[in-house]
Amino acid sequence: SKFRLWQLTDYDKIIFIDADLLILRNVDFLFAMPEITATGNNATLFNSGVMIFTWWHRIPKHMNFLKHFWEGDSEEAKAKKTQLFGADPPNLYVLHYLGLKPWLCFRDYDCNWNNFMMREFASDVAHSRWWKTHDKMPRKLQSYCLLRTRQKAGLEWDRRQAEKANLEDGHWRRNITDPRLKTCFEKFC
Ligand SMILES: [Mn+2]
Repeated sequence: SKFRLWQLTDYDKIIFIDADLLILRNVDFLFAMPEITATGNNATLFNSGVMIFTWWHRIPKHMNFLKHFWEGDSEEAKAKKTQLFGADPPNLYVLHYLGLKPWLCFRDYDCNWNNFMMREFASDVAHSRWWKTHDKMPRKLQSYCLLRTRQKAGLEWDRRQAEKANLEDGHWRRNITDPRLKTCFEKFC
Protein backbone atom coordinates (compact mmCIF):
# COMPACT_ATOMS: atom_id res chain seq x y z
CA SER A 1 0.00 0.00 0.00
CA LYS A 2 2.92 2.34 0.53
CA PHE A 3 3.87 2.13 -3.15
CA ARG A 4 0.44 3.68 -3.90
CA LEU A 5 1.88 6.96 -2.57
CA TRP A 6 3.43 7.52 -6.00
CA GLN A 7 -0.06 7.48 -7.52
CA LEU A 8 -1.14 10.54 -5.49
CA THR A 9 -0.08 12.87 -8.30
CA ASP A 10 -2.41 15.76 -7.30
CA TYR A 11 0.11 16.79 -4.67
CA ASP A 12 3.54 18.39 -4.90
CA LYS A 13 4.79 16.51 -1.88
CA ILE A 14 3.48 13.93 0.57
CA ILE A 15 4.50 13.00 4.09
CA PHE A 16 3.46 9.43 4.79
CA ILE A 17 2.79 8.64 8.45
CA ASP A 18 1.83 5.19 9.74
CA ALA A 19 -1.41 4.96 11.79
CA ASP A 20 0.60 3.81 14.81
CA LEU A 21 2.59 7.01 15.14
CA LEU A 22 2.04 9.71 17.72
CA ILE A 23 3.09 13.20 16.59
CA LEU A 24 4.51 15.04 19.61
CA ARG A 25 5.68 18.22 17.86
CA ASN A 26 5.02 20.11 14.64
CA VAL A 27 6.67 18.30 11.72
CA ASP A 28 5.72 20.71 8.88
CA PHE A 29 9.42 21.29 8.16
CA LEU A 30 9.54 17.78 6.71
CA PHE A 31 7.90 19.28 3.60
CA ALA A 32 11.19 21.04 2.90
CA MET A 33 13.02 17.74 2.56
CA PRO A 34 13.70 15.85 -0.68
CA GLU A 35 12.25 12.55 -1.89
CA ILE A 36 12.84 10.04 -0.29
CA THR A 37 13.52 11.06 3.28
CA ALA A 38 13.18 8.60 6.18
CA THR A 39 14.82 7.48 9.40
CA GLY A 40 17.26 4.61 9.31
CA ASN A 41 16.79 1.14 10.71
CA ASN A 42 20.45 0.32 10.18
CA ALA A 43 23.18 1.14 7.65
CA THR A 44 21.21 0.76 4.42
CA LEU A 45 17.53 0.16 5.24
CA PHE A 46 15.02 2.79 6.23
CA ASN A 47 12.09 2.19 8.53
CA SER A 48 9.26 1.17 6.26
CA GLY A 49 9.71 -2.56 6.09
CA VAL A 50 10.80 -3.96 2.75
CA MET A 51 11.42 -0.89 0.57
CA ILE A 52 15.10 -0.57 -0.35
CA PHE A 53 16.45 2.19 -2.59
CA THR A 54 19.93 2.87 -3.86
CA TRP A 55 19.83 6.34 -2.34
CA TRP A 56 17.63 7.91 0.33
CA HIS A 57 17.94 10.84 2.71
CA ARG A 58 18.42 10.05 6.35
CA ILE A 59 16.67 12.13 9.02
CA PRO A 60 17.49 11.69 12.73
CA LYS A 61 15.85 8.93 14.75
CA HIS A 62 13.74 11.38 16.80
CA MET A 63 11.56 11.96 13.69
CA ASN A 64 10.34 8.35 13.84
CA PHE A 65 11.32 7.15 17.26
CA LEU A 66 10.74 3.48 17.95
CA LYS A 67 8.91 3.52 21.26
CA HIS A 68 10.72 0.70 23.01
CA PHE A 69 13.98 2.69 23.01
CA TRP A 70 12.39 5.40 25.16
CA GLU A 71 13.21 3.52 28.36
CA GLY A 72 16.96 3.08 27.87
CA ASP A 73 17.83 5.42 30.76
CA SER A 74 18.43 4.48 34.38
CA GLU A 75 15.65 5.50 36.79
CA GLU A 76 17.88 8.30 38.08
CA ALA A 77 18.65 9.73 34.63
CA LYS A 78 14.96 9.45 33.70
CA ALA A 79 13.86 11.36 36.80
CA LYS A 80 16.39 14.09 36.08
CA LYS A 81 15.26 14.48 32.45
CA THR A 82 11.58 14.52 33.43
CA GLN A 83 12.36 17.23 35.96
CA LEU A 84 14.13 19.29 33.30
CA PHE A 85 11.91 18.76 30.28
CA GLY A 86 8.61 17.26 31.46
CA ALA A 87 7.31 13.88 30.37
CA ASP A 88 8.18 14.20 26.65
CA PRO A 89 11.89 14.22 25.84
CA PRO A 90 12.56 17.59 24.15
CA ASN A 91 14.03 16.20 20.96
CA LEU A 92 11.28 13.64 20.30
CA TYR A 93 8.97 14.58 17.40
CA VAL A 94 7.31 11.33 16.44
CA LEU A 95 6.81 8.15 18.42
CA HIS A 96 6.33 4.87 16.53
CA TYR A 97 4.27 2.17 18.31
CA LEU A 98 5.74 -1.15 17.24
CA GLY A 99 4.30 -4.44 18.47
CA LEU A 100 0.76 -4.69 19.89
CA LYS A 101 -0.86 -1.27 19.61
CA PRO A 102 -1.77 0.68 22.77
CA TRP A 103 -5.47 0.88 21.85
CA LEU A 104 -5.58 -2.92 21.64
CA CYS A 105 -4.18 -3.28 25.19
CA PHE A 106 -5.91 -2.38 28.43
CA ARG A 107 -4.81 1.08 29.42
CA ASP A 108 -3.30 -0.20 32.70
CA TYR A 109 -0.02 -1.33 31.10
CA ASP A 110 1.67 -2.18 27.82
CA CYS A 111 0.33 -5.66 26.93
CA ASN A 112 3.46 -6.39 24.90
CA TRP A 113 4.94 -7.44 28.27
CA ASN A 114 2.70 -10.52 28.32
CA ASN A 115 3.44 -11.69 24.77
CA PHE A 116 6.65 -13.65 24.20
CA MET A 117 7.02 -12.52 20.57
CA MET A 118 6.34 -8.86 21.39
CA ARG A 119 8.06 -8.32 24.73
CA GLU A 120 10.97 -6.52 23.10
CA PHE A 121 8.52 -3.72 22.17
CA ALA A 122 7.09 -3.24 25.67
CA SER A 123 7.33 0.27 27.13
CA ASP A 124 4.97 1.49 29.86
CA VAL A 125 6.11 5.09 29.51
CA ALA A 126 5.33 5.14 25.75
CA HIS A 127 2.05 3.29 26.45
CA SER A 128 0.82 5.83 28.98
CA ARG A 129 1.92 8.67 26.67
CA TRP A 130 -0.48 7.35 24.01
CA TRP A 131 -3.33 7.12 26.53
CA LYS A 132 -2.69 10.70 27.61
CA THR A 133 -3.41 11.75 24.02
CA HIS A 134 -6.41 9.41 23.85
CA ASP A 135 -7.97 11.12 26.88
CA LYS A 136 -7.77 14.49 25.12
CA MET A 137 -9.70 13.19 22.09
CA PRO A 138 -13.46 13.88 21.82
CA ARG A 139 -15.62 11.10 23.35
CA LYS A 140 -16.96 10.17 19.94
CA LEU A 141 -13.46 9.38 18.69
CA GLN A 142 -12.58 7.54 21.89
CA SER A 143 -15.48 5.18 21.22
CA TYR A 144 -13.52 3.78 18.25
CA CYS A 145 -10.93 2.51 20.72
CA LEU A 146 -13.23 0.10 22.58
CA LEU A 147 -12.16 -3.54 22.83
CA ARG A 148 -13.94 -6.42 21.13
CA THR A 149 -14.74 -9.52 23.19
CA ARG A 150 -12.30 -11.48 21.06
CA GLN A 151 -9.50 -9.01 21.78
CA LYS A 152 -10.24 -9.09 25.53
CA ALA A 153 -10.00 -12.89 25.41
CA GLY A 154 -6.69 -12.65 23.54
CA LEU A 155 -5.31 -10.29 26.19
CA GLU A 156 -6.41 -12.65 28.95
CA TRP A 157 -4.82 -15.59 27.11
CA ASP A 158 -1.50 -13.72 26.88
CA ARG A 159 -1.77 -12.74 30.53
CA ARG A 160 -2.22 -16.37 31.57
CA GLN A 161 0.76 -17.48 29.47
CA ALA A 162 2.86 -14.81 31.20
CA GLU A 163 1.57 -15.98 34.58
CA LYS A 164 2.38 -19.62 33.76
CA ALA A 165 5.90 -18.61 32.75
CA ASN A 166 6.08 -16.46 35.90
CA LEU A 167 7.62 -13.60 33.88
CA GLU A 168 9.79 -11.52 36.16
CA ASP A 169 8.43 -8.09 35.13
CA GLY A 170 5.18 -9.12 36.89
CA HIS A 171 2.79 -7.05 34.74
CA TRP A 172 0.49 -10.10 34.54
CA ARG A 173 -0.12 -9.71 38.30
CA ARG A 174 -1.65 -6.26 37.97
CA ASN A 175 -5.37 -5.67 38.38
CA ILE A 176 -7.13 -4.33 35.30
CA THR A 177 -8.99 -1.11 36.10
CA ASP A 178 -9.61 -0.12 32.46
CA PRO A 179 -13.41 0.41 32.14
CA ARG A 180 -13.20 -0.98 28.57
CA LEU A 181 -12.91 -4.42 30.18
CA LYS A 182 -16.59 -4.20 31.14
CA THR A 183 -17.78 -2.13 28.21
CA CYS A 184 -19.73 -3.98 25.54
CA PHE A 185 -20.58 -2.49 22.14
CA GLU A 186 -21.07 -5.65 20.09
CA LYS A 187 -24.36 -7.52 19.60
CA PHE A 188 -23.11 -10.41 21.73
CA CYS A 189 -20.57 -9.98 24.51
MN1 LIG B 1 3.98 1.30 11.99
